[in-house]
Amino acid sequence: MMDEYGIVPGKERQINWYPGHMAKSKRLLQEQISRTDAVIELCDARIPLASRNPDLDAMLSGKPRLLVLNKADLADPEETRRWLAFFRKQGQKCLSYNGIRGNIRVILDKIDELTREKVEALAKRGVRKTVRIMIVGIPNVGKSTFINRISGSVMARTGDRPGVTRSNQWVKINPYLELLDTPGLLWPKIENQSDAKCLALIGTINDQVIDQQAMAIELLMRFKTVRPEAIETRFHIRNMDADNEELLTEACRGRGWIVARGEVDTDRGASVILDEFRAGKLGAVSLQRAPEEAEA
Ligand SMILES: Nc1nc2c(ncn2[C@@H]2O[C@H](COP(=O)(O)OP(=O)(O)O)[C@@H](O)[C@H]2O)c(=O)[nH]1
Ligand SMILES: [Mg+2]
Repeated sequence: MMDEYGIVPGKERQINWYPGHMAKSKRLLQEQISRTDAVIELCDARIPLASRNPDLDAMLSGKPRLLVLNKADLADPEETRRWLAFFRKQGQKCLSYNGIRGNIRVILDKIDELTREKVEALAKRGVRKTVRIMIVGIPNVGKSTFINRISGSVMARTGDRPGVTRSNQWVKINPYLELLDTPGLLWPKIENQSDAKCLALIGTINDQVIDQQAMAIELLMRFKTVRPEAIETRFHIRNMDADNEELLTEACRGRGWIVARGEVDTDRGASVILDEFRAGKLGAVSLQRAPEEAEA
């Protein structure tokens, strides 16, 4: 039995994350790809692999591509360096970026690099080419913000909830450069629940379809391992030996999220804990570690 979100009730809740409009988004993207010279793929620097759509390779039919580890301000810089080394070793062009404050020149130079061959070939025939770049990535990764940053205006709509951008729109940066904002694209079949959890933690999946308390507990337990002092101070946790539900209870008590008769308000607590993490208030933390061989 499933509920309306396709969630199967049980011990291990499966996250259904492929809303109906995704199939349409995929079609729109495929329609536009032939008019595109290169692709900039945004992933989330906190979970670089878990936030990359495995279907993209097949859909982008070999277009030149740049991978941007976006929201780098929210990730551990050391871990981000390791991720960049990992992707470069695989021959992928990549850089880390802050879509809100990042240096625009860096991106424009990369776009030149990606499209130089085509542009120069046409220039020889006396044609000044208009370069078209498609911006792709999962919902909420910062695609519209990125385009706004490059264009210096607020033409692409942004939002702090997934699913704000629903249809394709080309944004003119200058007479010879256009960027295409695309709706966030997920993939139908989730390979592992750990990736799904990462995506839920950073807020890719609408909070209505996830179990917020389970996610808050997941987050607290991860922090307990990698950055215990961050949750200890932020939530005034007194007993850091506590685990799981108890740890959530500790955090709620510490911050005074209490309902009647001294009972902790774990609903409210879970929601605030997730919000504060997503807003970077627990510090710059990566949730996914680069594979070890990248260090060598
Ligand atoms: N901290 C941080 N927040 C960002 C960055 N880029 C985008 N955001 C925020 O992420 C949210 C989603 O951005 P949006 O551009 O709408 O994502 P889209 O769904 O991929 O188009 C917004 O609240 C942005 O302000 C970034 O580099 N760093
Ligand atoms: Mg958008």
